[in-house]
Amino acid sequence: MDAERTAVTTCPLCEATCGLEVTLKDGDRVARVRGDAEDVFSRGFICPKGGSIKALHEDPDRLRAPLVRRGGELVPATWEEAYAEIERRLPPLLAEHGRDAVALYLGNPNVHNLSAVLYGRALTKALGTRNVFTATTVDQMPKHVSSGYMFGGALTIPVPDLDRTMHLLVLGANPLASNGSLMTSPDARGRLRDIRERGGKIVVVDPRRTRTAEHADEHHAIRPGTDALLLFALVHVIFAEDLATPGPHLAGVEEVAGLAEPFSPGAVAGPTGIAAGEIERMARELAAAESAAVYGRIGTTVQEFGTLASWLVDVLNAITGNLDREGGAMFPLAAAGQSNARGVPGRGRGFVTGRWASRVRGAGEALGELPVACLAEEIETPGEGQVRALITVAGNPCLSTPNSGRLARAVEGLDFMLSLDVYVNETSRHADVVLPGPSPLERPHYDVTLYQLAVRNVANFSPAVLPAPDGMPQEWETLLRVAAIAGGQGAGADLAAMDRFVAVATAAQAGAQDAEALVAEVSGRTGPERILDILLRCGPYDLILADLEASPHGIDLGALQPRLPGALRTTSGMVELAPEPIVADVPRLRAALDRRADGGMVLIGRRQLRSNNSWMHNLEPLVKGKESCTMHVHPEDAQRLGLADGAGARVTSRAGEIVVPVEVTDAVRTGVISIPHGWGHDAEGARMGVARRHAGVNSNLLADELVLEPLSGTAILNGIPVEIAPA
Ligand SMILES: Nc1nc2c(c(=O)[nH]1)N[C@H]1C(S)=C(S)[C@@H](COP(=O)(O)OP(=O)(O)OC[C@H]3O[C@@H](n4cnc5c(=O)[nH]c(N)nc54)[C@H](O)[C@@H]3O)O[C@H]1N2
Ligand SMILES: Nc1nc2c(c(=O)[nH]1)N[C@H]1C(S)=C(S)[C@@H](COP(=O)(O)OP(=O)(O)OC[C@H]3O[C@@H](n4cnc5c(=O)[nH]c(N)nc54)[C@H](O)[C@@H]3O)O[C@H]1N2
Ligand code: SF4
Ligand SMILES: [Mo]
Repeated sequence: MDAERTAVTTCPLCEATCGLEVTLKDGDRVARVRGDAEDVFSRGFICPKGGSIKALHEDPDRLRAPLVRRGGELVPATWEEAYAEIERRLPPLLAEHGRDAVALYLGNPNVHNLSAVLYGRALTKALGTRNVFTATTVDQMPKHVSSGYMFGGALTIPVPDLDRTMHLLVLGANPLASNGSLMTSPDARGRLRDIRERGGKIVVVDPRRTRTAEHADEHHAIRPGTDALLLFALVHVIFAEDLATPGPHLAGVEEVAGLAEPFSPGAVAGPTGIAAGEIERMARELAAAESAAVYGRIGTTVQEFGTLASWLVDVLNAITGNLDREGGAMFPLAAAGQSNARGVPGRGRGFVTGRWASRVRGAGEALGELPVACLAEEIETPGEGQVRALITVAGNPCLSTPNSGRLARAVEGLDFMLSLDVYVNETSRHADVVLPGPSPLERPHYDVTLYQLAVRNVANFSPAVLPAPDGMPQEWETLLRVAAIAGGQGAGADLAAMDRFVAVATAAQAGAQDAEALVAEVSGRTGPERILDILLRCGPYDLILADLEASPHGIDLGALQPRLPGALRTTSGMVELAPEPIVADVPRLRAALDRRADGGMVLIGRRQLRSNNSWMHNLEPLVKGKESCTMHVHPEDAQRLGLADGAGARVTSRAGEIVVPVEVTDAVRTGVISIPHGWGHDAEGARMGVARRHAGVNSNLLADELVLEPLSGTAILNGIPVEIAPA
């Protein structure tokens, strides 16, 4: 008889943190994965990716053993052999050329991986390099920077109080495809539907008529890169018509009103493509709403005025009285590791960037990292401090970052490369050593980061559903081993001692009075469970890990609560509406008022429900059917440019050229083409058979690594000037 049992875990693929119910047969065979109907947050919702965890778990191309390059080929090796190879090559290089000779790149899945969230820092510290890069500078860095300046903490990011708001203004986000970002909200679609059902309104600003736009009350097809102009005009109208109702704890209200002067609806109508009368009405409705939240995501961050747009989103929340109030934009209070509650409530040291700069271009640091768009030149440019070794952890920069073609060529010149990855992808194919990790079902899970951005306060821990295969370490062990090698202790270092050291350091950072004593208190545990238990004990809810273990479907800690001024860490103890570095960037935006459309085309991206950045393309259930890596172009532009639906287009930019299939659709506005990122799986040496058959093309061959948003060092991936011709 087939014995069936079920286990629950949380999906680690996107920010929605959906509960999964995994049915197991005959011990460890996965029969099916579906939504956990009892999950306190997701209540059974999942998207197609969640169900495909089974396919990911079973994917024969997913690595189960390390690979080491021998005679030019990546061949299977034991863990001992792999560590020996790292030890043979990395420490001598660091000894000869210094710490900055190694670069580290951390990719997106780190955020969804408990091992990486809790132990990644140990590796960064052991490496001691300034050349730290992450996916953040192709993503949300502008939001960290604006939040840092305004509230004093880079993760003190207000999220829309989605379940209570009566008016949601969404710019550059498509939660119906992305399932929400910097807004952890499983079943975003249902939550949005509820806004309208309770009589509220949703307004979407996006160059494309997205699924989110289709489910909204109103859609404005803005010109890419001009959100800051639109947002400033909304601010302008709110002050000009005396509609502002700023809440308490705000500094700089008058200054913001002054800054908004030149950005009248009439002045921005041309550049944004949105009529002045529409902008006036949007502003009035936003101000008049019983409660409202303005929310911007990647369409507003990876663009020319990313930090200004991110700032203005929260300026609008503040001057309409919606910051920190029910139904507005609120600060979550997570149960563990809540960095927006660390330190003394109400006042802090403030936020700075640019404490150091990249060697070649002089691009400033933010959050301790350098713009990833600088990585290729740091590898290519000889001299003191040249990058000679690269470690990637759960990332695919050779597809994900601007001018990825240049980066792919640059990494070939490295003396050593190590990738921690579960596939041989377009990046790890260049590595000398590849170290895999367990599948999502083989590791414990808790979303330390994402619950800090959740629309409800929740906590949900899941033990591993299945044991990792024999010999496969958890990734925290791998990270510590690599740290030990880089730090000079060698692969044979005492891992238990290192683990204990990380636990004590984390306890101290989390504010434990006596970190040693607290670590002793959770004596029955080690690894991530011990640290998580410590973080919970230092947290605001009187929880310990055993409480979460007793509640496999999660614990609901309630709706978001007002947190000002306690959550602030600015030096003034106020919300800074006009921080000096941001104000200094406003003239650059003012200059954009004089730009005239010149008939040129620009490229933007789009996310697809069945895709996950550059991976998950090796899973048949997700990629089968019609090819999805296509170029969307408006019928008028298609006709003018001689492009036919289904035929190829040659797209050229300063950085490169691609040929991509055309999909003619009026869902995208004129003057704009849209190509999803993360495709281009035809690279030699990558080992993903299914993905290769659905290769698509890599849009980041067109993105320019030389132009950055100045305040955050973020790449400009939306609004890339391109030339288009039939192929
Ligand atoms: N043009 C354009 N480019 C973009 C974007 C865009 O909108 N437009 N978006 C950007 C954004 S927001 C992001 S976040 C980046 C993403 O860019 P990256 O973070 O560089 O890449 P991912 O596609 O997330 O690749 C993740 C890799 O991690 C591996 N992996 C998955 N799970 C694990 C695990 O548990 N352990 C280990 N060791 N490895 C694992 C996968 O095999 C995959 O190779 O792309 C950016 N690039
Ligand atoms: N299915 C799926 N879900 C994902 C991911 C995935 O790859 N696939 N990736 C995850 C990651 S890493 C992230 S960061 C999040 C991102 O989450 P979202 O930000 O919601 O992602 P997108 O769906 O790319 O939505 C961005 C929207 O911005 C629009 N846009 C482009 N340029 C501009 C502009 O200049 N102005 C305005 N107003 N809009 C613009 C695009 O047309 C697009 O609809 O999604 C996460 N979830
Ligand atoms: S929405 Fe995100 S978290 Fe939920 S099942 Fe899909 S990929 Fe997983
Ligand atoms: Mo992202």
